Amino acid sequence: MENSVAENKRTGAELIVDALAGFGVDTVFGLPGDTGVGLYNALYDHSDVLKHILVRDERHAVAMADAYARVTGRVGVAEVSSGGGTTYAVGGLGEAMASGIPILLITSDIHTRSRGTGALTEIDQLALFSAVTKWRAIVEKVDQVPNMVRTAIIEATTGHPGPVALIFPEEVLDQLSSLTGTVPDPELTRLPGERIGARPELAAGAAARLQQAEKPVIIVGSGVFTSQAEAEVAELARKLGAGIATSIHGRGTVVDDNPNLLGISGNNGGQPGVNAHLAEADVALFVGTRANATNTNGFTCPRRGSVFPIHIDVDSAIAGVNYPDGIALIGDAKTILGQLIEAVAEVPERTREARLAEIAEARKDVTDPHETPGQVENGPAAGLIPADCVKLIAALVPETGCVLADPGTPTPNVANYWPVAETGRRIVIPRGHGPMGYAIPAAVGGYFGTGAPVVSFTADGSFGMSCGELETVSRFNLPILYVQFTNHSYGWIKMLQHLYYDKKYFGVDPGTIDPLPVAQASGFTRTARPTSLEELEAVVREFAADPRPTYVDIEVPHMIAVTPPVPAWYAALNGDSERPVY
Ligand SMILES: Cc1ncc(C[n+]2csc(CCOP(=O)(O)OP(=O)(O)O)c2C)c(N)n1
Ligand SMILES: [Mg+2]
Repeated sequence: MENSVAENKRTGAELIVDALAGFGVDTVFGLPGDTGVGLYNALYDHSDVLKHILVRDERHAVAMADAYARVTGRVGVAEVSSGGGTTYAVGGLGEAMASGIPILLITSDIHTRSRGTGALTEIDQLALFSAVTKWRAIVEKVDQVPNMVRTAIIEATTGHPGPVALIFPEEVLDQLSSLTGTVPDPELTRLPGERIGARPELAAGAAARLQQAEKPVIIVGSGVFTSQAEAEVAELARKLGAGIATSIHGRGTVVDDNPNLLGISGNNGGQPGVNAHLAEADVALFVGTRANATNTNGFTCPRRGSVFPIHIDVDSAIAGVNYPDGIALIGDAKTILGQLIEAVAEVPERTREARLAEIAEARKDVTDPHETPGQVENGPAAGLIPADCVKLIAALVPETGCVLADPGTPTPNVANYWPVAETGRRIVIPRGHGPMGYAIPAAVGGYFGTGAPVVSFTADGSFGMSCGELETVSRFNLPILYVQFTNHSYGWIKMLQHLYYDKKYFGVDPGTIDPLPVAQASGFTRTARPTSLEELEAVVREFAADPRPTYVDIEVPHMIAVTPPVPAWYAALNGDSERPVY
């Protein structure tokens, strides 16, 4: 990189670019503001080493960095400016914080001499980011830049990964330094930042419990991706003959044809056979999952109180918290699973066969997307069944870099019906907060992270929140297929009113926006509204043959008419009206 300033000195902004490039960052998602122009000057000069993706909303820049991080296992980087840029970024950071996604947010701030003057865009950024980042700091002096970038990256990737923020007062971006940058270490941005095993006696105790179990189960979440522990999960399950359930975040940790796989556990997307199998377990090993109420159907699958829990997590504030009174193994999942694999003996062949047979039975007990209690109550529904659409598309675009899903109809359908042929984080569903409006922008990050075509499932409510980003997709001519499930409603919430509040629908039926002219006006040249699976197939085949920005709008029945795999809703439709508590 050439020095652009006199006497071989570099500006703070150049040091940021140097450091990012040195740490292997290739893409930054962002939107400029008054205080950050110095950074854009450096981005202009050094666009050969750092790609900048200009976005339409700072929330979306963070969602892109989030998806980029999920599919690459590396830090995603977003940059925004003071005031509105920072406050809008918060909306994206909340999801990353709750989901343990390593993001470096770079923000500019007002000049230090303007502090306390009511300057335009002034806000206490440390306070603003306190709930949505795991670490944050102001870089007060230019010579701190390289080390602070390194520290921020280490904070993002070690322990429980998460978003971090580095705040640059505007003059620091322009100040000159004679530093030439840090010693580059691209590996620092890669997860996991460290690998720490469990105390041997605790691991031995856990292994003994698993070995003695009558019905051991393993429940895995996205921490398995963080740790790259997919092979260890499969091997431990094989040795024990244990069933493996995944959270939605854990989808992709185990391939569908693994005989130990049960399926998705819990309430959103969980299947009856999986939940019933877990409910009977006597020993449960949780790996890299919060084991929250949604993942466990209100702590009944497995049953808190009767199951003996073993919980592996890098975060002591997660391991053993929701299922106390067991063994908490705090550290790196791959390392600790390795300790357990070492310590357990293979179960006898007859035991394994019996256990695998039970797992196979449990897998058969799934809800039928064509015969749901909603349909029984309301009769046949108009529109295409979302499950059919997901399966069809998955079969037609097998080389997908990743698939994403927004909340509402897309989440349980994509989680259940998008197949997993290979391990890896390729199903990206934001389950930290379940923020609407994620999948449209996040698909951009998914593309830049994988370099392959992306399929993104959204819904009419989410569309309204993030359709402005479609222009970015067409500006870069990205190979993204958007599929919108339209039910003209904030359907998920309407369903809750339907089931638990006497069908008093309120605040859930906004007007309709036709997404196709919006996509066209944003530069999309391929849009469609198929009304049959054949028509859907035709447009998806066009996308597969020539992947470029494509928007497909599909009318689907409301959940009131066709019930997605949400066990509590099945229970409610069958007379159990107790509302699940998250
Ligand atoms: C940012 C945000 N606001 C509110 C919610 C609460 N919420 C969850 S699902 C949902 C309805 C989503 O409507 P739509 O996108 O049309 O999907 P549908 O449920 O109709 O399939 C709402 C409002 C949310 N998840 N995220
Ligand atoms: Mg809707």
